[in-house]
Parts: sequence; structure tokens; C-alpha cells
Amino acid sequence: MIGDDVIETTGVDERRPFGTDDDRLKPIAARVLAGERLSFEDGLALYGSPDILAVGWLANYVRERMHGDLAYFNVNRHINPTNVCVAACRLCAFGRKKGTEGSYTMALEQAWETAASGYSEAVTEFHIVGGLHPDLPLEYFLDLVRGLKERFPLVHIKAFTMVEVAFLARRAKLSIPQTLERMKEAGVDSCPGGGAEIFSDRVRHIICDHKIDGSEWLDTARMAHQAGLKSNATMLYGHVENDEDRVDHLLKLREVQDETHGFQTFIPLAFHPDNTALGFLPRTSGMTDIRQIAVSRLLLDNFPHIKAYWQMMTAQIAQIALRFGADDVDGTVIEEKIYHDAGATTPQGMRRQDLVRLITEAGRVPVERDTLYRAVTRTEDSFTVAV
Ligand code: V47
Repeated sequence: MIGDDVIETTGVDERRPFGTDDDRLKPIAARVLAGERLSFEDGLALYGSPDILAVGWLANYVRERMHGDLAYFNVNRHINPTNVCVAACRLCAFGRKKGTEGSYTMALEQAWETAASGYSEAVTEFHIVGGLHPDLPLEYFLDLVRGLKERFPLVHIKAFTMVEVAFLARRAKLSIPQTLERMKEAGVDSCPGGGAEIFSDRVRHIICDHKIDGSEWLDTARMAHQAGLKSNATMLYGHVENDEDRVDHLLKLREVQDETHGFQTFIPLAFHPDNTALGFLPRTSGMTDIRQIAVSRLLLDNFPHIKAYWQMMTAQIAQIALRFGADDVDGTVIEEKIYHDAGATTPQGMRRQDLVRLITEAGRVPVERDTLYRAVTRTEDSFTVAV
């Protein structure tokens, strides 16, 4: 109910009618049920509402309208070819200066071996991100991708954030579209969503002032989409940003998506403070993580998918998120470095069957997907995707 009026829902969760004591949510609920777009002010009201269950109801309504009971996961592997990085972002515990303790750069053979090791079930995706290395040329990364494609022709390569693309373009003295073309020729199939952080200049100045700014990140994503590459988008929250910064970030992504329709998934990322220059900040709470998923689902009406990245938010919170707006939990991952360097206590990876159980126990229907969200069917030693 909204106030005293019963809202008719269209086949979605009619068992539990909407109700709230928060007057600011009532007009928002009417807009959500009518399929109308929410505004900046609506975003602030959703972040500020004490009625988290009502916010979650609305996000779940939209999630079920888009995906029913389905929840997606994939069998993937992360490869981080180097942690050497010139950027020294205060938010990051992964990057190291060249030559300092703990820094590493994989030889190409080593990266290809890493891709093949540690897991018996055929992965459908390599997720490749790394530091902004001062000396490694674009050719190293292109050779890395070419070598992976040669060895694993069926595996989708999701590689290089917008920050890396812009950095490699500058180092190679190429334009961003030229760099993206070179990446595509080498075998890059899509791009991951990292490096977006928060677009606000004020916040970026504090957490990551040596990398591209928010509008450059958005422009690079636009160019990736124009080049025919799908990509993801992230938002880092739970540090020094406020609700206005979060809403601004989401609406800027929505604007680009209206133009290009190139984003597949939005992934909110909770700040992990350990071993970073912002180590004095507290971790986010489960409530903040759940609300972030719900608000993302409600504001990003043109994003097909909202990911509750289990490595970042724990498997337990990811399960709850599947009922608060998320429809995806990411994948097996196998070895995660960025969050574990920053204090994550989640396991390094999960088996396919554990992801299936996670989703099933959340009351959703698991669907193994490839990176482009096509259903994967497994045979004994390979897989096919529905096209
Ligand atoms: O870009 C870095 C963030 C991102 C910290 O596209 C941190 O499918 C929290 O983008 N605390 C990398 N976050 C991870 C990422 C990602 C993950 C899973 C799936 C996809 C996808 C993308 O992690 C970085 C940065 O925004 N990050 N350090 C930290 N201390």
C-alpha cells in the first residue's frame, strides 16, 4: 500500500503489497510502479529513507520485472598481470611503485600459465586488470591477449578498465579509438568496469587524484561503446563521498547509457580500507551495501544488470542483495588480489556448484551466463552458449 491506497502490481510479488511510513517514498513508489524515471531528488530520498525494506521492495519489484526469478553467475578467472602502478591512489592497497617490496610483473608465459592453472572447470571469461606500469608498452598487453586467444579461443576476454585504456593510449601516442581498435584486433571482447570510483572532482582529488577524471572515464567508456565493445561500470562508495556524490555518479552513468546502450552491468564496490592511505576509515555496514544495491537498481533504469559482487560484499550479503535489486553475483574468480590486499576476508574463489547453491538458497533460479549474458550449457569437457 502507498498510504491507504492499495497499489496494483503487475504480476510481481503480489503476496507482499508495498507499504511505508516514509512520506518521501510514496510518490517515488508511484513512479516506480508506473515505470517512470527517477530524479536526483528521488535518489537522495532513497539514500535518506529510514525504511530500507520499502526501498528494497521497490528495487526487488524492478528486478523481478526485468529478470523474474533468474540470477546470473559465471565461471571466470581474474588475471592481474602487474601491480606496479604510477597512480598511488589513496583508495588502493594493490598498487606498488616499481622495484618496491611486493611489486610484481608477470612474464607473458607466466600470465598464460596462470590462465590455465588452478581450476578444472573450463572458464568462459578472463577478467584482466592491472596497475598503470610506467614501462610496459601497449604491445605487452596486446601480446598477452593474443596469447590467451590462441590458447583459449572459446574464452571471452574482458580486459582493461577505462583508466588503463586511457593510460596505454597516452603512452603509445595513439588516440583512444585507435587504442581500442588495437585491443579489439588482439582479441579483447569487452571491458571491465573498474576505475570509475566516484566522478565528483572534490572526492576524486582525495581518493585518486593521479588518474583520469570522471568526465575522461565517461568519454572513454563512450568511445569503447562506439567501437563496439560492451563494458561494465562501477562506483566505489563508503569513503569520503556523500549521498549527492553517489546520486551524481549514478545519473552520469545513466546519461551515457541513454546515448550508447553499451553498459551491461553496474557493480557498486564497497571501500575496503585496510592497507590503504585511508585506513582510518570504517568499513561499510551490511545495510549500506544492501541499500546501495537497491538505489542502483532504482536509478539505473537503463542498465540491464546490477551485480552483487560476492568477493567484495561476502556471499551472505550477496544472497540478500539478490532480493534487494541485484540479479548477478559475478563468478568463480579463482584468485582475487585487489580486495584481499585491502583486507577482504572472503574466500579467494568459489566453485561453480557453490555459486549455484548460494543463488538457490536465496530463492532464485541460477543461470550460468557468459560475459554477454548468454546462457551457458556445459558438456563434459567444454561449454556452448545460446546465441
Ligand atoms: O577499479 C580498488 C576498486 C576496482 C579498493 O567489471 C577498491 O565485472 C574497494 O572493477 N576497496 C577493481 N574497492 C574491481 C572491479 C571489478 C570487480 C568485479 C567485477 C568487475 C566487472 C569489475 O576495485 C578498482 C577500484 O574501483 N578498488 N581498491 C579498495 N581498497
